[in-house]
Amino acid sequence: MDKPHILQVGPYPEWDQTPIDAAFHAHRYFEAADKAAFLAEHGPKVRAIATRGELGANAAMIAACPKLEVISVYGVGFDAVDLDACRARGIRVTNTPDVLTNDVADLGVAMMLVQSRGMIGAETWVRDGSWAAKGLYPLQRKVWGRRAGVLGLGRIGYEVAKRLAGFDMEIAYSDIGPKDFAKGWEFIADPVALAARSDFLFVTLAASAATRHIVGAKVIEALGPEGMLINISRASNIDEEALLTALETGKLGSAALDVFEGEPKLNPRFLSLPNVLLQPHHASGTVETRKAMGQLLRDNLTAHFAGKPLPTPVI
Ligand code: 8YV
Repeated sequence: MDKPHILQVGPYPEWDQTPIDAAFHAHRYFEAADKAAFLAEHGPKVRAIATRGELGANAAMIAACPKLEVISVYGVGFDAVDLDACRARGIRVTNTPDVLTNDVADLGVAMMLVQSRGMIGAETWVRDGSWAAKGLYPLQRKVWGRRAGVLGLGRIGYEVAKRLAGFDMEIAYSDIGPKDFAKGWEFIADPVALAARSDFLFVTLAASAATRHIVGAKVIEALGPEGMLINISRASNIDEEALLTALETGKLGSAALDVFEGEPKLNPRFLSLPNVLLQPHHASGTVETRKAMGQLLRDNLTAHFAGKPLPTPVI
């Protein structure tokens, strides 16, 4: 039987590309110089889109594929997929939840530690000879025992909070309501009130139109000149303009960010700020987790074409 045609929006590691090419006719959108011409040529044959969390599939891409049946996302976030367009045409959407939760939580906690203890500057202090020339590295701020806020106690937020409990931190969280499993952690519905009582605020919300800029100037200023904002979700959850202004004026102490508006081309104002830790959207970026994500992406496509239930459907 002829292999199904799929549109591949972004590159995957070789260990995923090889089995993808064995099972499908993969049309590599990311390699096309003229995207519109590429879609016009291949779109009519395409029955599935394989994409990544940050790349998604927009309305124009979906419209260019009249035979589209399923979109498989390599990532837990599906905010970049036009779900309304999919619902209107009965197109299924899948993602890769669970397999990446622990790595994303690990990186968030690591970012807090690295930034609070000034480890990037400390590394430079050793390498550039400052230690020998100037002596002791400037004192930093402690992490253990301080107050952490988790905005969004879903799978990733829960794993972050569990790890923070290991640092004897006082943990509070915001969500649509209190969670039964969050014993000993304080529920604070209002993100501004959560930020006001927190030294560290983790943004772990699934992004949607409803959460856009949920972390705005009020939340940022409530976190304050001693506070740190850590974002391992999506840039759209934060008003980046308000964040940059607060970091520049000292209204916010510091930030540790894995995601940016327009990434990978981030706002150049970030690059000159000394009080921000910048990471290249790699919270799920370990060999183990990316292999599991690739397997799940393919399992969803394989199940769809075999007429079996989708392992991890979104819609
Ligand atoms: C990935 C992500 O970095 O899970 C998500 O939503 O954004 C990340 O895990 C991305 O999908 C890999 O390209």
